[in-house]
This record gives sequence, structure tokens and C-alpha cells, in this order.
Amino acid sequence: MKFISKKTGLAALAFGIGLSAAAAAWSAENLDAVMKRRGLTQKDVLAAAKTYVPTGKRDEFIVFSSGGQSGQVIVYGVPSMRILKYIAVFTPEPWQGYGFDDESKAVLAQGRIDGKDILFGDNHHPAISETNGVYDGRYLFINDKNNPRLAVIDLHDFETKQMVVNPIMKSEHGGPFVTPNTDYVLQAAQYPAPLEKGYVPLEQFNEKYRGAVTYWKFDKKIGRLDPSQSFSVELPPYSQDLSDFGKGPSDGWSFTNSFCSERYVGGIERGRPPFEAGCSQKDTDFFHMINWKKAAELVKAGKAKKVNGHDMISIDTAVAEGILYLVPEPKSPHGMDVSPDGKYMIVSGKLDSHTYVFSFEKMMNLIKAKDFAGKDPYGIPILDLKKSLHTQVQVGLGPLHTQYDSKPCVVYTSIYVDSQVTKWDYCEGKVLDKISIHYNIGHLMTMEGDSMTPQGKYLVSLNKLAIDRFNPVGPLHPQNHQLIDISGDKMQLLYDMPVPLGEPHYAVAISADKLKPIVRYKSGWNSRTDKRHAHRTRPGKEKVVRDGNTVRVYGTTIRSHITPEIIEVNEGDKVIIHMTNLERAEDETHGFAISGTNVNLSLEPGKTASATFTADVPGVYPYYCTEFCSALHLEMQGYLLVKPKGYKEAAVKATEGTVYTKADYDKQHKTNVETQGVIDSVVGYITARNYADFPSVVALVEDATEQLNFAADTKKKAEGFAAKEDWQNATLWAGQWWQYQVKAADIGLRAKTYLDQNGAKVIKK
Ligand code: RUQ
Ligand code: CUA
Repeated sequence: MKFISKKTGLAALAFGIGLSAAAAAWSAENLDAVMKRRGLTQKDVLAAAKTYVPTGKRDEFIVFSSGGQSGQVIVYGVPSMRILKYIAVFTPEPWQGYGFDDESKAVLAQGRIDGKDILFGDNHHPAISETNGVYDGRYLFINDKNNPRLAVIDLHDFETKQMVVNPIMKSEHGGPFVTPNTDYVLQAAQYPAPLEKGYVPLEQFNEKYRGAVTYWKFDKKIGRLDPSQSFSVELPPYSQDLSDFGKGPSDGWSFTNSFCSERYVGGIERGRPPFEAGCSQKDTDFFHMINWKKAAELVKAGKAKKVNGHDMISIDTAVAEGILYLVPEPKSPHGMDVSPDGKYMIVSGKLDSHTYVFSFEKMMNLIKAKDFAGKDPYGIPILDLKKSLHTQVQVGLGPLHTQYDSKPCVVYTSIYVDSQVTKWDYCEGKVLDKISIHYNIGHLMTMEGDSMTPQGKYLVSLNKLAIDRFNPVGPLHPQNHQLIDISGDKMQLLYDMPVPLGEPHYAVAISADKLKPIVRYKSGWNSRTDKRHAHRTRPGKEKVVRDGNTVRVYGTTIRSHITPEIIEVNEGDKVIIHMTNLERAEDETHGFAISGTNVNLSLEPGKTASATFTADVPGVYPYYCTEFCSALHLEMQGYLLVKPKGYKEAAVKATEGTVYTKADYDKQHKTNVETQGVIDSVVGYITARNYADFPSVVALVEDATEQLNFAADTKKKAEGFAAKEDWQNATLWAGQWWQYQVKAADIGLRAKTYLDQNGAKVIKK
């Protein structure tokens, strides 16, 4: 059964050339009536007006949010809070073919630990690459706390390209953070553990367990981390936590706080009080100040030692070389946020109601004067807390993270226990405003708020629980992102967005105009390596190559067929399928899935993706395109035939489902000739305009031209068979000729609509 009849198909084409439909009439109901009917207040309507993005319009900022335990990244727009995409990172994701095609499996394989596939990630902190301290929109980094890993996402196509496993840590939390030019990406350990592999009893915690900070070298040109040029600084077994890089005057330094500097090891079952008691005894913990630029020089000078093949500067070397200091900070701290000008470090202690503003200048003066308050058990100099402080502000109970406004000195701190956001002035040290959020705020985020150029305008509160906020969906609730307007003196709550994908720890937001993602790949592209695919296929060059027991299929997809349509293999063969999507038009993605094989490819325009499997069970396996790509999408199908071992082909003649006559052929031929008239008028319309000035129309025209070339080829075939009075082949090829025409016309109409909507000009009559 055909999806559209030939008649209506043609009518639709003709309609497309004609006038557009009249604008839909507006409903007679006015705003007051709607407010009354839906029980909305003035305030609600104002908030709605501030977040509503009309149909066809786009958001001003793009948010990259951690997807928490889903191992993914959630992309959404501000102010609309519309979700745009999940980026697959540490976890297989079938829609994107991630973990289902060979190319992305290779990325996931980089994240193996001790040879094991780790298909879960606990994402915490996304970070956008910077140039001169400003978000440049090129790369996104995200960490996995549970397995100490880091991933690189290229924002030119929003795909995960690389994963690295920390060579010395067992868990990791404070990262990633980037230097102002993204030459290094920082990752700080969380739970202390032996740095070398193997077992060490907890009794040797103080001597053998360690923390660390790793500085991953990033090559911005190729967009990859370089493990061979990366290094770590060994730290005491204090649970390191959030970190930040210095900037401006503090560029060259990094700051990493810690909790449980008591070095408590717990053990309820051994009759000891639990971790929570032993880790919160002291009034202060320590943050670590590390001169990473000098550390990099020390590594170059050969002063690092190798641990698991990785360069690490020991605590002793760091102390002797004067690159490591400790500063007391409020207990159980959870944020470390360097001011946009790089002069201050703001730290909050979860168990303190104050937020502390440290002065980089004061701390450097203490270091220069060797004015230390003491040493920790590992010999690291400790600065005096009071002498390091710029100011201390009472912001509320359980302060966590701080983000910066575009207005000078203005910051926002999340207040976990009080469930509030406090707006305050860190220069003057005074509170300016408070707003209650729905529940248990964790991180908070302002637009580009951790860069040197915060954009202000909006703040998102990332709340840990949703409780009764949304329609009930069972015991596992979504979490809640709340959008807050910070453009005025008073904060105003605008919108609640349930986040249905793990605990979103942190998010970053960038001006949408800084992102320039591509809409198609260069033809035959391996998107994971960003190179031409070694097994790409040009149109007409599709083939199946057998080499012993290995069958390699070089296939293509284009509206609306997969080539080849029949793949025949023998039981036990290793099958490798490379599919190239020949389309150029924006959003013409095809999928490729084979029944019972776990094969599912996402083929965006230009992409080549592969699937490798063993055909171990004889049988018939339909395959098809999984994206509704055209009216004949359902017909985008084929068969994988796996023949049993030793199967002998019997000579059976196939019988046709339907037999065609001369009358059928003539009817089809007439339709095709009429259709060509319609196409010619669309082509005339487009070529009379400056379409070459619109790259997306050029891509459409290229695709349409290709379809028309196919149409011309099949026309010849149909007419050739008609000359031989083979009406079966003649009619079927004439049908295919018409298919190509329809696709060409369909693409042509898309181009025409685009030109009409984007102010194309007539260049010739
Ligand atoms: S988390 S609520 Cu950054 Cu992992 Cu703080
Ligand atoms: Cu291609 Cu559906």
C-alpha cells in the first residue's frame, strides 16, 4: 500500500506552488477570559510572557545541564525551558545510535576500566571551553563522579568525541573546570584511595590513601585531551571537592576545597561512629591553592614521578617548590567560585551560615612573606584564615554554590537548608535580596555566570527534589529546575521545569548566538573521529564484498530506499555494514535497524556509521529506516537473509505480487510527464531567485538535482523495457521514476518555502 495516492500527491505539489492557506482565525476568547477560566493571576501572566517563546522563534540562551545518573547531558533553552536534546555521553543512547554503531562504541570503549565496559556515568559538572576567559562555544566537558572519567563533547555537532579515565583516582567530583584559554581541564579526586592499583587496608589511610588534582592538557585545535601531556599533583587524604581556576591576577593558580580533613574512616559495623560524625568535627576544612603553571614547568623539568605511567608531583616536591598551600575554610564546604575579575574566591560551608570571600592578593602577600599559621600533618603550609579573608557574610543556613551577575559585585548563593537563593554584594559584604525556591536547592546558575563576562538576566535554581510539585509519576520523582528573573532589583520566579533524567547537579548557559553547529557532515564522514570515513560509499558504488567468512556491506540511504535491499549471508559469517547517508538537506536523517541484532544506526546527512555482528542464527531479518523521513519511509526497507550452513539453493522462480499491463504503463507514463511540468515550474521559481545566497537552499537544490538525475536514469530504463514490451519492468521502473520526481518536487517545495520566508529576491524573469 502506498502512503499517498498518486493523485493526491500531485495535487499537494500543485498546491505548494500556488497561494498559501489563509491565516487561521484567532479564537474570540480574550486574555481576561483565559485568566479567569484557568485561574491565573497578573503575576502568572507576566511570568508566562517573560518565558513564552512564540512558535518558530528561538531562545536567547542554551543550557547544558548534567543528566546526573543517566550519564547524559540535557540541552535546553532559556527562557522557554524547552528541552532540545539529550547528548549521549557515558551511557548508550539508541536514538543517536550511541553504543549501537561501531564508531561510538569505540568512544565508549575509551572509558573502560580494568578492561570492563562501564556503561553508567554519574555526571556532575558540565564546563564550556573558554578563550581569554570568555565562553567560546566550541567544546563541552563533563565528568563522571563514580568512575573517575572525563568526556569531551564537540559543540560543532553536539557529539561525544573522547573519554579519558583518570589514571590514579578511584572517584572524582571537583571537575571539570577550564583555564581561561582551555589549555588545561581540571579534575579533583573525591574519596581518598591508594593512587596505585591494588589493596591497601583502611588502617593505613593516613599513610597510603591520597587525594589529587589532575590537569588534563587540552588541544583546542583537534579538540582532544592529551593524556601524555597531562599530570597530577598529589594531595592529602582530605576529600577534595569543587575547584576553580584563577583568572586575571590569579591566572596560573587553581583552588580546590575539601571536606573531611579530619581524615575519618568510619565503620559503623566496627563499632565506630559513622562518617557523618567523624567528618564534621572540626570547625574548618582546607582549600588547596596550587600554582599549576609552575607545576607544569616542574613536570617538564623532570620533577614528577610516574604513578601508573602518569606524571605526578608528590606532596613533598610541591611543598619544597612552593606550589601548594592550604587555607582554612568553613566546614563541609561545597562551592569554590572565583570572581570574574579573578581577585576573590567565594567559598560556602554547608554547616556554616556564612559565605567567605577570600582575597587572592592577601593570600599571595602571606605566601610571599612566608607568614604561615602552621603546617598540616603532610608538611603543607597553612595560611591564616582571618588574614586571608576579604569579608564574611551571613547569607542563610546551608550555603552551597555562588554565581556571578553581570552587575559588578553582585552574586547569588544557593542556600540548601533554607531553600533560598540569596543575592548579595561581595565587595561591600551585604545581603541584597532573598527568594524562596521550591525545595533543597543545590547548584544554581546564571547566564555565563562562571566566566569572566557573566551575562546576568536569568538564574536557574537546580533543586534536588520535586516532592509534590508536579503531576505524580510514581515514587521516583523528577527533579526541578526553576527559572528566576534577575534583571531587576528583586528576583522573580518565572518557571518550574521538571527534569526527568537523573539528578542534574550543575548546568552552564551560553548565549545562543555563540553556538554555530553544523547541519550536515561532509559526505561520508566518521563523526566520532571527525575524518572522512574509511568505508564511506558514493552513490552508485554500493557493493557487498566477501572475504572468507567476513561480509562487508557498503550501503547508502537516500529518500526513500536503502541500498542494498537484500543482504545474503551464511550462518556464522561476520557481517560488517557501513551505511552512508547521501542526503545533504537539513534534518534528512535516516535510521537503520535490523531485527533481532541490536543494530541501530542514526545516519544524519553525510554521516557514515557501521555495525558489526555475527550472523549466528539462520533466518529472515527485515531491516528498515527508523526515522519518518518521507512519505515512502515505511517502504525504506530490506531483508537480511541468513542461510543455514550447507544450504543448497533450489531453483524456484519468484512469482510477482501484481502483474502489470501496457495500460498500467501508459497511465504511469502520463502521470510522470504531468509531474515533470510541476517540477519545472518549481525549478523555474527557485532559479529565478538569488537562491545561491542561502546555503541551506543550495543543499536542498543539490539533493533535488540528484533525485532528478536518478529520475532521468530510471526514465530511460522504463522506456527501454517498454520498447521491448516488457510491461512488468516498464511499469515498475516508471513507478520508481515517479518516486524520484516526487522526492525532487518535495525538496524543491521545501526550498521554495524557505526562500519565501527568508526574503529571497528575484534576479531574473
Ligand atoms: S554537586 S549541590 Cu557540584 Cu556534584 Cu554541588
Ligand atoms: Cu529514511 Cu525513513
